[in-house]
Amino acid sequence: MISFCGIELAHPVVNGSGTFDAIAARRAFGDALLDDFPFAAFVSKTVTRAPRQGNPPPRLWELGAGMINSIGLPNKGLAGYLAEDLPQLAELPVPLIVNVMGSSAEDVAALVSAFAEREEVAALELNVSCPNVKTGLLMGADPGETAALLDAVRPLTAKPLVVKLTPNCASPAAVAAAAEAHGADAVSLINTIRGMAMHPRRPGEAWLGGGTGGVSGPAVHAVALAQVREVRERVRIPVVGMGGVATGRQARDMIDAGADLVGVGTASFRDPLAGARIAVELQRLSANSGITGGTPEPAPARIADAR
Ligand code: RRO
Repeated sequence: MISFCGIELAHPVVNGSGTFDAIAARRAFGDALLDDFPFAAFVSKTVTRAPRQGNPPPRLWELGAGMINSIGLPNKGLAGYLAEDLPQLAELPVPLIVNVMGSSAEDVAALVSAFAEREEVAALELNVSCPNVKTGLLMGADPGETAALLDAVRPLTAKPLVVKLTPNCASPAAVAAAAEAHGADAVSLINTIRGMAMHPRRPGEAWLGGGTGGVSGPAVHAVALAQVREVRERVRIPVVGMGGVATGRQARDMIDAGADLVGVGTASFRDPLAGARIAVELQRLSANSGITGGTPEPAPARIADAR
């Protein structure tokens, strides 16, 4: 077992928010999913205060080395999440981390307050990649904005607060340092890198309905390693490192760059069991090198059998 912000985890591999739909997976795999859950904690898709439709299609573009998404936060809103999703996610056999996002500190505060008293929730992840309507900045692109957000929400809960950093700013490490100084318990990075795909048949037009989107997958792994290392050198709090991790070797590299936990995202789209495989590969690598780490369960066979 390893400890993350006081939460006991069986191994260091978690999912990146929004990259694994545990409720749909439970429908597809049944209770086999609960017996062999691929992650040591589950990070749920971003919840906003009000329901959102998300961006117009198309929402995905496949790259040679990953993909671009422009999903646009479709979700049921806080009330819908509490009534419909939370009871189902509470049945998962691992701690639940709820990812929340708002376009103002007041919005985020309402979300944090609502989850503060829910014992089903182990921690909150603050997605600070959202444009701030007041200044036009991304909240998480600016250390001062991030500090102000933490000042507003830190007093509202004793639960661990993980700040999900954006790579689309001058210095993610400066934002991480501000988050730590203002009470964050951990940081996670990277979120996706802003990118664009041109429409293959309409010259000059964007393919994605949202215009631009977020690049993820193998294409961003090297960028993630560099940013995780830079952040690690600036903060003492735990770091959740993610970006293009698809093998145990890449997870090991993420840890060596400075991560305490490793997030798996895009790899789960191709293989929903990627997290379990990566955890086992990582454990074998760590055992062979004498590095102590988590002790993942043996490779899950039952979900694979059910497929
Ligand atoms: O929903 C999305 O389009 C989205 C979000 Br909230 C995010 O944080 N990162 C991303 O790549 N897509």
